[in-house]
Amino acid sequence: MAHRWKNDLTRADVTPYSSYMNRRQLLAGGAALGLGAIAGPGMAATDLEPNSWEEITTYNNFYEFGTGKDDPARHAHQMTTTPWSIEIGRLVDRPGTYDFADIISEMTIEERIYRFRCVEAWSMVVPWNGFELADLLNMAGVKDGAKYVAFETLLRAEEMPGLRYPVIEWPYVEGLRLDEAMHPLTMMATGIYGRPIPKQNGAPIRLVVPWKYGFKSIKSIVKITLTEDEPPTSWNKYSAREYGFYSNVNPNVNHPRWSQAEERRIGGGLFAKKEPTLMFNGYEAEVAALYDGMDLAKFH
Ligand SMILES: Nc1nc2c(c(=O)[nH]1)N[C@H]1C(S)=C(S)[C@@H](COP(=O)(O)O)O[C@H]1N2
Ligand SMILES: [Mo]
Repeated sequence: MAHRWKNDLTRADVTPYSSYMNRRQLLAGGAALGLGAIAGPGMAATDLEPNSWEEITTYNNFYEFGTGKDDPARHAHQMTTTPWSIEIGRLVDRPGTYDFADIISEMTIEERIYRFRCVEAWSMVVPWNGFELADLLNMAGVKDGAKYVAFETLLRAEEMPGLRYPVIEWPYVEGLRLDEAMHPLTMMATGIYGRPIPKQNGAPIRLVVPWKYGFKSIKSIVKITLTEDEPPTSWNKYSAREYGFYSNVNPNVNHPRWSQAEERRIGGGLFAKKEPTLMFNGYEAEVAALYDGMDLAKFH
């Protein structure tokens, strides 16, 4: 693959990929990378104490491996992730099958500590490693006329026991408006705590959109398509009334069956007080302009 952009650094130059970093080193590393510059007003360092490796990798949603929170950690080891490639197509200058190893050799891997808010009203703070989705899209070359980005998860019945149950229509699909996809906060994650991303968290590569409900952050991606029309998305197909295409975190727009005003932070203990949910999950200063003039209750 010959396309170059941004700079010539590789993962090896930037992040000791396999070395474990403790929370304190990681927070210091985040500061050194200037991540404070993209942090919003509600993002004081104390709020961003990451959840533990244990919490992040044992309490998961990855329905391809079952609907229990511990099913992904128990079953995702069955998923083969090498070799891995992503098919990028439709409205791009360089459509094709991009090998995962080739992609990351072209990318600058950085650390980003993001809030993560599930639509089920629990939350975590996760220290991701990865790169901006914009860099990957620019690698393929976005054509004029592209307005949306569609994503698809691996579909491999013999390695994914959850596919036996028609909870949602498989494969899992998601989508973003092109400007959301190109936003600098939107990342493709390949690691957590400086380690390769575990299979239960979406190895080897998954989307992370920190101002949207967790289900938009689709895991184990094998296909990306640039389209003119809004693509179908899994939970919206399941129930459009409950799960909109946008699904921006919004404490003022409740789920029809529960409030979104507060959230339960994983690891806080059984009796911990719930925390108020922040507009756009705390990233309002960075992303509100994307939705200027839109009725956020209608386009939920
Ligand atoms: N392919 C796929 N991606 C998925 C899901 C899933 O079931 N399948 N669950 C989503 C939901 S509901 C959430 S909250 C997050 C959970 O990510 P985590 O397990 O890394 O915390 O993944 C999202 N991405
Ligand atoms: Mo979720």
